[in-house]
Amino acid sequence: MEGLEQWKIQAEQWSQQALQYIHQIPPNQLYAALAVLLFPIIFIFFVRLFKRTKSNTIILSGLSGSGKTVLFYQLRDGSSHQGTVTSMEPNEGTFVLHSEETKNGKKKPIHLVDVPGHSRLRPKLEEFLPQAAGVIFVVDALEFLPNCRAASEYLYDLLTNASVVKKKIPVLLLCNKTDKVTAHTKEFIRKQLEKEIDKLRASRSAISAADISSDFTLGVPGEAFSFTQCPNKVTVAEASGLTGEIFQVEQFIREHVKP
Ligand SMILES: Nc1nc2c(ncn2[C@@H]2O[C@H](COP(=O)(O)OP(=O)(O)OP(=O)(O)O)[C@@H](O)[C@H]2O)c(=O)[nH]1
Ligand SMILES: [Mg+2]
Repeated sequence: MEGLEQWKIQAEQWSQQALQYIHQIPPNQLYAALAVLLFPIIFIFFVRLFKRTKSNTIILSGLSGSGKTVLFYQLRDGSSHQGTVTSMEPNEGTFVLHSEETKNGKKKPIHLVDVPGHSRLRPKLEEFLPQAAGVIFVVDALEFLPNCRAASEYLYDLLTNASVVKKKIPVLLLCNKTDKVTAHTKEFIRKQLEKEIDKLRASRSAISAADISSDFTLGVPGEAFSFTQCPNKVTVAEASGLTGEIFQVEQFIREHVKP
C-alpha cells in the first residue's frame, strides 16, 4: 500500500513539473511543436482515406458479340471456357489476374464487370460507371464495318456519360479478335469510329438543342472529332480473347488499378 501511495505522489510531482515546463515555453513555440507533431498524422490519415476510396473496378463494355465474356474468363482463369451464348446479365468478379497469380510481389485483386451488349441491358452500364477506375470498350475487329454505326452510338453514350466526363474515367478502345488475319487494324478502327462519332455529334447536338438536354457534348465545335479532344484519356489497343493475347488489356488494368 505504501509503495502505491508513494507512486501517486511521485506521479503528481512529475505532472506538475511537466505543466510548469510547458508554461515556460512561449505559446508560439508550443503551437509550432504541436503543428509539427500533428501534420504528419493528418497527412497520413488523408493519404489512407484517399487510397481506400480509390476504386479497383474495371468495366468491360461494347456491342453484343464483341467478345467481352471470353475476355472476362481469359483474364480470370487464363482460358476461354465460355460458349457462344449471349450474356443475359452482368458478370462480376473480384480476383487476382490469372497472369499474376504465380508471380511474386504485390498483387491487388481487381473487380471486373462484364456488362452485356444487348440494348435492353445497357442501362446497367450507367449503374457501374460511377465506381469505375477504367472502362474497356471492346470492338469486334473482324465484323467491324457492319457494326461501326452501332458501336459508335454506344461509344458516344459512354463518352458523354456524366461520370465518365466528370471523373475523367480512362477508356480503352480494344480491337478484339486480332487472331484472324482479316481483322481490321486499330488505326483503321480508331479513324472510322472518329468519323462516325463526328457525324453523330452533328445530329445529336441538333436534337439536344431542341430538347434542352443536359448531356455533355463531345469534342471541339468546328473541328473534326478526334479522341484526343476528350477530357478523359482514350487509348486504342489490340487483343484476342480467344487465344489469350491480352497483354495490352492487362497493362491497361494495372495502369489504373495499382497493386
Ligand atoms: N476469332 C475470335 N473470336 C472470338 C474472340 N473473342 C470472342 N470470340 C467469339 O465471339 C463470340 C462472342 O463472344 P462473347 O464473349 O460471348 O461476346 P460478348 O461480348 O460477351 O457478347 P454479349 O454477352 O452478347 O454482350 C463467340 O462466338 C466467341 O467465340 C477472339 O478473340 N477471336
Ligand atoms: Mg457476354
